[in-house]
Amino acid sequence: MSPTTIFAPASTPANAIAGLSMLVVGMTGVIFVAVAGLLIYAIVAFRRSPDQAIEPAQVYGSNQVELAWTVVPMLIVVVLFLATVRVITRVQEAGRPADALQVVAVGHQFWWEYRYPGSGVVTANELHVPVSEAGHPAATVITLLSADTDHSFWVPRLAGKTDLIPNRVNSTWIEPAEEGVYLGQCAQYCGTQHAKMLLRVYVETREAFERWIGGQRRRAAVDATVAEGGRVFQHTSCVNCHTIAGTAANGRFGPDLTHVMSRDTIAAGIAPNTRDNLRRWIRNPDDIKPGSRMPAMNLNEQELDAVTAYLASLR
Ligand code: HEC
Ligand SMILES: [Cu+2]
Repeated sequence: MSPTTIFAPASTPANAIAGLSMLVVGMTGVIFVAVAGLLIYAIVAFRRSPDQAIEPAQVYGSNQVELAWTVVPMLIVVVLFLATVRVITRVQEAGRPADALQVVAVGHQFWWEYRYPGSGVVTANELHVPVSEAGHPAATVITLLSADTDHSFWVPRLAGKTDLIPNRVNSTWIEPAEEGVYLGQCAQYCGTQHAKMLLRVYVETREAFERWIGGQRRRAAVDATVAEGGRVFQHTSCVNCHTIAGTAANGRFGPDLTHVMSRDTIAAGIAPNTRDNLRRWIRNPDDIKPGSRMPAMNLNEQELDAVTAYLASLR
């Protein structure tokens, strides 16, 4: 099964959407079979016989038949319309749990910024949310903003697709019932590396989620053994684009690196977050993601080693 199928929903809005899709596919499937069946029957049963010289008598007008094929499709359309309206209201504002966790997602070329206003946590590309349990429902409302151009947030097993538009506030919500990592992808073409703008949503038990939030709120640990790398970072323009809480680095153009090692992947899900990949990325981001918005900084081998060691200490 594809990890991005809409037919294996694992969250409230996605369930409603999958149910509606099955209803539509079912009804249109029955119509298709009935129409195609009648057509084939007519072709076979009323085909021209070899000894037939002239056109057979034609039948014109039948109020019964005309009425049937006007009224039945109208009823079908009304049913589909009502079912769709029901799902839309459930997915939109009216269906949203009031006490949901609030997260702000900002789309950037070509990565995702996540801010948790309730706890001050800022992270990138890997969204963590609590799982919704029977006695303890937990929904997350995600406010969607864009820093540059149009993007679209789509994790098919959790919710429908919603765009992130500059100067506009959109939102979506999820209420996942199963733990796990859910995948998705930016669903609105946003530039050269649009295809490498992946979404990862980590649905965790409430305890694991609280532990994660706690870890993200801690200040960056000061590790004397990597001080050299810290200096390289502070004195290169890394600080203009990246934040490391507790240091002078407070740029917002690129991902927050305060706890970069707490993430499984770098560069929006494209590469596993290993030391080798980090070094490769800093040496030349285009190696991993051609056209990314981070320039190669032309560091020498020694500086590269030092800055990689420094980042690797940020857990
Ligand atoms: C002009 C702004 C800019 C500068 C300068 C810059 N970066 Fe970046 N950096 C970015 C952007 C944008 C991304 C996200 C790229 C993407 O995923 O498409 C990024 C991504 C990263 C990542 C991956 C983070 C993640 O979680 O995916 C690391 C690590 C990183 N930069 C380190 C550095 C270091 C070290 C320096 C200095 C030597 C530096 N950056 C300089 C803009 C910048
Ligand atoms: Cu995008």
